[in-house]
Amino acid sequence: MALLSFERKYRVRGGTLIGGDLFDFWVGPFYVGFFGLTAAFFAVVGTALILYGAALGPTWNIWRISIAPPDLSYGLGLAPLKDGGLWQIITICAIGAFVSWALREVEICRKLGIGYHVPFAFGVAIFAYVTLVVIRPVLLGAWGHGFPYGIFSHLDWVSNVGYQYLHFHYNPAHMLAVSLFFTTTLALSLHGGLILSAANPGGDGSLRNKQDVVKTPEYEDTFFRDIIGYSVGTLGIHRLGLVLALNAGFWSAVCIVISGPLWNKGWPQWWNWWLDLPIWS
Ligand code: UQ2
Repeated sequence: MALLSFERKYRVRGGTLIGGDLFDFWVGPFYVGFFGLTAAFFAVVGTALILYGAALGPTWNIWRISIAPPDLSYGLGLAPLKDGGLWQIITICAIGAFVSWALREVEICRKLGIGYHVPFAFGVAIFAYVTLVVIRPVLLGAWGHGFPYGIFSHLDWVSNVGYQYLHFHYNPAHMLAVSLFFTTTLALSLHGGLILSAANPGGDGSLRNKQDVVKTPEYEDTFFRDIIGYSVGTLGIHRLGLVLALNAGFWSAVCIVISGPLWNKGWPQWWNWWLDLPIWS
């Protein structure tokens, strides 16, 4: 891909966290840096190990290939390669690749002199994954509590762990996370709809006209003031969207990490705290 003329201005030297000028270069359109190399290393090794695990069998059916964690009896120890060890190394590669990617984002932010919001947000996603395959297994005392790397197999894992707590929808943190996911889609659909409506003044016989120029943010504010008496504002909607999305991921991590380490009965029973209040006696 050709270097765009305006890119020259933004391809500044420095801002690296490690390695100085040594890795401060681009390959085509992509900034590499030290963490670009480590991300590529972990991604290639992890992918190769997944392919090796798949080759060990018993299937090449894309839906059924699965790399399982070690048996619970291995506890927090290392397992033989073909008995969960692959899962352990692949997990290290995955975390290595994700963290490298986040730090490469940080280096790009530093070069551009912009905030760290994108790598921070990605960090929350990494935290949710690490909660599933490291934090919760460590708290429960066995790597076998991690989820298997396979399409159907990870769905089975989610279903089985859900039923282990009878009815996962009674988990209060799960309720909060689900509500945040729904509210995130509501906010994004409102925002996407509003932006496209202002950018596309139509011609349908209303006060809109195909010839109209793109409308200003005052029109966006006015739409919401007219309909609900309040506009959160053009910067505000992005703050709201980020806060909603990050909390959706964060409370998802919370809802699974408390299942087992903090509460090992069914989640419906957790609500007995209400019936157990002394005010009823
Ligand atoms: C808004 C605004 C935007 C928007 C949106 C709103 C001009 C372009 C979508 C309206 C959003 C509100 C009122 C918040 C809704 C609250 C939740 C929890 C979904 O005012 O400013 O900027 O995109």
